[in-house]
Amino acid sequence: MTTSPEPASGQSPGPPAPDVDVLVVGAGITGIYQLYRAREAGFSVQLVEAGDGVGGTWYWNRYPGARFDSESYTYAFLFSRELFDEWEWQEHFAGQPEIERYLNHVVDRFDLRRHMRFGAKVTSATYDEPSGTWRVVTGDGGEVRTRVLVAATGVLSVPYFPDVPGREDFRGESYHTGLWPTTPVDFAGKRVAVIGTGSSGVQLIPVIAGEVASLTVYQRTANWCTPLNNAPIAPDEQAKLRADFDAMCETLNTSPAGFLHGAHDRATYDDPEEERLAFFEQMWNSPGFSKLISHYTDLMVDPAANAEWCEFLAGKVRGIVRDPATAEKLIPKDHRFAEKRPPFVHGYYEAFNLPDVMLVDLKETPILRVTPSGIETAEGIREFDIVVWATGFDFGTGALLRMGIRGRDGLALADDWADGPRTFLGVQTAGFPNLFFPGGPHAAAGNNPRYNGDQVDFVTETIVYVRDHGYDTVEVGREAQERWTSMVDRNASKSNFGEISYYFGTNIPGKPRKYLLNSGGRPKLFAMIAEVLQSDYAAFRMSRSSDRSTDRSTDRSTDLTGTSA
Ligand code: NA7
Repeated sequence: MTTSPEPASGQSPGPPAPDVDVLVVGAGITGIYQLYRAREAGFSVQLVEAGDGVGGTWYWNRYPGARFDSESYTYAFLFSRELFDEWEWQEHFAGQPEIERYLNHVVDRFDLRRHMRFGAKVTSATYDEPSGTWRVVTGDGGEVRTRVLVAATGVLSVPYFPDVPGREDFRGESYHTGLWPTTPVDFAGKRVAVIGTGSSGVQLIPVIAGEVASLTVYQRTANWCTPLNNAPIAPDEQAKLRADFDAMCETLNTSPAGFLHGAHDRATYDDPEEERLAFFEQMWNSPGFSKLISHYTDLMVDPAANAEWCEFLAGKVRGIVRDPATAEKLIPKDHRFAEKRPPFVHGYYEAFNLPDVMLVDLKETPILRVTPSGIETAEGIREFDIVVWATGFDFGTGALLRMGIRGRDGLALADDWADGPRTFLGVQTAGFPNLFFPGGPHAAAGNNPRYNGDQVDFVTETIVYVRDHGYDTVEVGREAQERWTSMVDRNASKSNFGEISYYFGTNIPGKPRKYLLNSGGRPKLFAMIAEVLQSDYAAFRMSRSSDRSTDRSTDRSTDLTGTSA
């Protein structure tokens, strides 16, 4: 898989040569790692990015309060011991500015910026069968012909604006948390509305609550928010992190969800009530996702156990929020803990004790329309200077389906996936040779960079295999894809997350209701990758340009072993 040579003079020109071996789309964590791995493997590389800087999700989501809720050092790149040693994270859960600094540091540290073009949003990507290349057009007028196209476009990268009447008519300032401007927004003394109380809204609200003249929070569904319990990383912890690097990598690489938190060894009713309450208290005070991963083993299995934890959390909310009516509205009544992706907070419930912060329950009084100066609900109109839409994303497939991708025979990815994504390992789909999408749909829930990094490693290993065996295209066979996809669909009901979670696409009107993650998690991915390698890529079809030009396809799919999923 190398760039084709120019034809010798006198020969008829062959198919157009690619400009580059590997084009990566997206300068987020996955795209940066993919660019690095492909270049280190000896490919010529380029990266195009819609934004004007590095970071992907961590570039666009720069709203006040945006921060990791996975531990910084577990979310970071782990491919270089030197990088790990030299970058000192300031907090266990870093805020967006530190994250953006880190990602820029990595890009410069490994001399990756020269391969990147910013302000270049992909508008179309068309596969050319004879040459086995992709022609990729960007909104800045650029065009790149690439052998391999890696869409590292992320799962939470297309902001969702609900279709509320009058939304465009608002004459004040209007922002989406996932599309935050690079110039700071001045909240001081402003009348502010925040619509949405998912992870983004509940991070933003406490940070601006003390600064604004008034803050009105429009909540449709209350969430089970628990404390993030962030803290600065003390010098002795910094030293320990470095001393324990190998052990940490081992734990992360073998953890089903890519976290350091270990599983608990007891179920809820193994402990008498007093000990249960003490354990709940310990969980409340524990960092981030340990409240899900290190909790009682039956938390997500036994509804009574989950309800008991929820009752404990409801008590916490009632204890923090002084106004009982507001407290009741903030306590979810329609779903169990972690049925939706649980947000982690700092000072969220406390913010509602401030005199000018108020909560509007949209289940009682839905938004009727946005007016030029405010928001109208059944209880009347409130006027605002700033409206913030913290209303989430078109998860999983949003970015991929907007890239104008057309594969073999002009097949549009948006048509092929009209009923939901079909993938193998969440990295490839049949009919689209040499297209990969690590970190896309059918990835596992958990600490994203770990799982996405596994996928990037697999993509890199695959294209190296293709090159080293003299092929130049690779495409997963339909049988393997259908087995993987039916495994994902079949196991959707085993997911902790309910259909009310955006992981099923249900937050976007008209979107097919399909589970967009792989509930088999990393163990399933690892097992399948091992099978692929063991079977010498039998599930994939590979071809050479000489075969294609003589219409004599080298079809390895006949070797399909019936890869199980
Ligand atoms: P989320 O978690 O999808 O939250 C979106 C919020 O917006 C949620 O509270 C929604 O209420 C609310 N929403 C959506 N549409 C409407 C309308 N039409 N009216 C009122 N409220 C609405 O997105 P986030 O950005 O907070 O978090 C996304 C991920 O980023 C998060 O999981 C982390 O991985 C980081 P609903 O619950 O649907 O009733």
